[in-house]
Amino acid sequence: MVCTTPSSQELLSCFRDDGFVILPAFFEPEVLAGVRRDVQEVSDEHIRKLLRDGKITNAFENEPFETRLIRVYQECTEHIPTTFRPELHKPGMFGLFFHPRLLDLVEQILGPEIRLFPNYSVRPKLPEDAATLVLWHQDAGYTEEMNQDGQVAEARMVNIWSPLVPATVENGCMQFIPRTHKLGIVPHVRKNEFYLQIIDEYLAPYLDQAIDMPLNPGDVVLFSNLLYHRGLPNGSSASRWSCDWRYQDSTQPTFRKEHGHIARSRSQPAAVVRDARHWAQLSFV
Ligand SMILES: O=C(O)CCC(=O)C(=O)O
Repeated sequence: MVCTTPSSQELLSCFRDDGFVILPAFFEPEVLAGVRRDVQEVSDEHIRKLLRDGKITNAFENEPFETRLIRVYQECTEHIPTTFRPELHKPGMFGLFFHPRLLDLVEQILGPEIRLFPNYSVRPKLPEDAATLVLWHQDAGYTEEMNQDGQVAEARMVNIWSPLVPATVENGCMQFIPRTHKLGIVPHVRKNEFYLQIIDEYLAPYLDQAIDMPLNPGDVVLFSNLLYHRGLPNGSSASRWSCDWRYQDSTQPTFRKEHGHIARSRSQPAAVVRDARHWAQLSFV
């Protein structure tokens, strides 16, 4: 059975047993509105740059959020963005990444020293775009590739995924394989310029246990950085917009060159990102 809306006592056992927890209708409409406003701004800025650089001739200003980038990129199929990341230092994103009720839950899992890990994205997953076809992986597999000193296995992390449009099997929702977080870090192989994949010997025995993760805007799923997961291909005619981000016990190193941003700390309260304006002044690097 999938753990949906657990009580606070159940949260920890669901996360430990299954490797993930779904919280439907978790984010308030005003939080979602702030994120959508920022993401629309990011998308506008991106399109304006394409216009300035002479890559496109039409900004499709009246096209809906779900289809605008698709129309824009009909003229310019190279450089379709797979993720937005440094662009996310905007006030509305603070409401999502530093959401107090979410951080309360994360604190139950990680304890009181929490960092927003330097890997946060908004994905405008365009239809039939191979560059957005995220293969079966553990997030720890990517971190391990960057830092092979064996410490990544000890990383204490919670991953978060939440869509900005309904995420369905057709438009490329996530798939998880419950309980695979208990296998530790398994070997991955680089499949292409963009993505790693778990090697077949470690993947095939579990594939028949894969489950679809259709979610609606406002829903959120918390999952282990060791859980096997992937994003299905987008076979629809609209973009599948989503946000994914991660928290880590900030007493640990990030295993990356970036330091991330402190979301909660009892030992160093002055280091915590204060508010939306402070967040907007900071940067990814
Ligand atoms: O959004 C997707 O399709 C994949 C995202 C993912 O793999 C992640 O958040 O770790």
